Amino acid sequence: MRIAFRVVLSCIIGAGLVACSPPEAPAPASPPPAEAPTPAPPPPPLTASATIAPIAEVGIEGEVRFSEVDGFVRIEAEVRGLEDGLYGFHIHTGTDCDERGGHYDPTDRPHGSPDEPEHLRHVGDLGNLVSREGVARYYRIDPVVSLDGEYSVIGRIAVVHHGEDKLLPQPAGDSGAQIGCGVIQTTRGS
Ligand SMILES: [Cu+2]
Ligand SMILES: [Zn+2]
Repeated sequence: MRIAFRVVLSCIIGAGLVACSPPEAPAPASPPPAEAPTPAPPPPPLTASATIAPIAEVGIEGEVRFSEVDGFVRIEAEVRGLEDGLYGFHIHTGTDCDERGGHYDPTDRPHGSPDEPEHLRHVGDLGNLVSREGVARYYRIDPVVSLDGEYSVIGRIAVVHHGEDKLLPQPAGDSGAQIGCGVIQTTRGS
């Protein structure tokens, strides 16, 4: 009775309207919402490593590790068997330690420091290992080296030289003989 009165009243109030509709019926119960698809988890960050073995008569050994971090690649190395000093450290273009090639330079840049902008260094220019008390270490978050895509360093060669990379001399920093090397291999999933 009361509802009917309201309908009539609202019709009177809304006299300009052509028709008056009755109050809306309650919506039928809707089926339970379909479960939202679970988004696929992002792929784990790529990681890679190279085991450094001696090339020449210098008894060195070590490990280089690469891992993706927020769009950059973290590079860490530890090489034993070197006197205190600086030792040129690069990624070379070859694919095994018998054919190491020159510095990995897929974009035709000059040799330089890894701290130079991208257009003033080879992708493979990593600067120097710093050896103290029998252990040469390296740590860098690099914006140019990548572990996938067109210029990936996977399958290339990490090389340690017997002299300091002096950074300015072309084409390779005047780093002296190559004394250690290792193939960079992906380690994802291990
Ligand atoms: Cu080199
Ligand atoms: Zn270079």
